[in-house]
Amino acid sequence: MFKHLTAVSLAFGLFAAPAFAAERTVTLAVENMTCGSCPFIVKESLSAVPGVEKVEVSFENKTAVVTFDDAKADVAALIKATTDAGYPSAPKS
Ligand SMILES: [Cu+2]
Repeated sequence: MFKHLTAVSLAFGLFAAPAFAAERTVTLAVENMTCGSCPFIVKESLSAVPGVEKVEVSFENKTAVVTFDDAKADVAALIKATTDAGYPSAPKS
């Protein structure tokens, strides 16, 4: 499953960005990360969202910093991805 998700996210990375796409970065506060494996699951779930370009998950801070193309993805899709994987999240201001 992990290999599969990685392949999907790599494939998306190969596509050229559309003309009017803007890159956005959001920090999500992520719940339920209780062990060292959790950040990897959160990262894979976010990486699988079309338009996501970069994900940095911090186990210590319980955050995920996500860079995405806002023509393809939005914050709601990012939240849904982590929530579906068992880690509810919310934008951190
Ligand atoms: Cu865990």
